Amino acid sequence: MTAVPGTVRETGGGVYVVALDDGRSVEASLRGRLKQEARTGGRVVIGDRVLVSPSGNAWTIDEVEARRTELARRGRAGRTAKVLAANLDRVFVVVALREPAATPHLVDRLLVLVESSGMHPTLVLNKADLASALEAAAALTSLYESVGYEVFVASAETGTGMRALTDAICSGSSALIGPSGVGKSSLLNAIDPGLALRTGLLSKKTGTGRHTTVGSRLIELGCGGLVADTPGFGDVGLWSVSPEGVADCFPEFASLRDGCRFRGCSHVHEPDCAVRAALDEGGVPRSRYESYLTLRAEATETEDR
Ligand SMILES: Nc1nc2c(ncn2[C@@H]2O[C@H](COP(=O)(O)OP(=O)(O)OP(=O)(O)O)[C@@H](O)[C@H]2O)c(=O)[nH]1
Ligand SMILES: [Mg+2]
Ligand SMILES: [Zn+2]
Repeated sequence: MTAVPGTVRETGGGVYVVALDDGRSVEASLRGRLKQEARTGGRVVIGDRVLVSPSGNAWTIDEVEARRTELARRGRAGRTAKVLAANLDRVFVVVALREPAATPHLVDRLLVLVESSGMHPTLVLNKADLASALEAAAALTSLYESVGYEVFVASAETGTGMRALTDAICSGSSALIGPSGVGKSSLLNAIDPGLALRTGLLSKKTGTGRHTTVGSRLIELGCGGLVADTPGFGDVGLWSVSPEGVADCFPEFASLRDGCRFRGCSHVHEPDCAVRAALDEGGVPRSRYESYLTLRAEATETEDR
């Protein structure tokens, strides 16, 4: 029989759940050659387009198509990037306005993680129902809209703002990423109550989540979209991004850097730097520039190691 195309929906323990284009869902394992590649880092991940064929009463993945996009969590120094999902149309960076309250620096880290994968994320500020969340929402919304991000303010609890998020998530394939306990699974349950995803109680002691979601899978929403509910990660460590590459992860720098006196300006200490000039004039928000300096320094340390 000829090979059948499909999309990897779930991975774990060497078993791949593949949704075939003809509507069937099968469990498959990797063919020998692909297994070899997997061991050297080229893993098969959710969202991968694959060709599978039946062998006996089992299925094997014969081939993986080239990826359109890759969402990667960069590895620690010296390690390779860990690809979380392939062929996503959209990535939503989800944080909470309260419990746990997001800081601009945390948001910047997550945005940079996605930008370094070559994707431009959308920001979701959840838990808008909590006390004084709206003031925080107003500040973060104006900050991030001013540097070119689309921002949704939502509450999985009360349904506030869920219309816009639902419209955005119900077509194509996307992923929700963000710290544990911010309400990623809750947002998906609010969009599609039939999912009944496990959600967690916040730890009383730390006020943070406890990693309720484990493993990655692409979930089909009743409204049509495919979405990856990923386990929370907040302390996004060091990436295999070069120090020079960090500036490319700040979209508001792009239009400015031609105005720097030096080509390859680091925007740290050079004279006549357009980014630093914009900072003084308020065009680049101070908190964004501070995040840039921190992340650039981390990237430099990683490179030196
Ligand atoms: N007040 C309020 N609480 C919320 C909201 N959304 C989620 N929560 C609560 O926040 C806690 C964590 O929610 P989850 O949906 O499990 O968070 P998560 O981001 O999926 O966490 P991980 O799976 O650990 O990454 C739960 O107790 C939810 O009930 C919201 O909009 N408002
Ligand atoms: Mg979850
Ligand atoms: Zn500069």
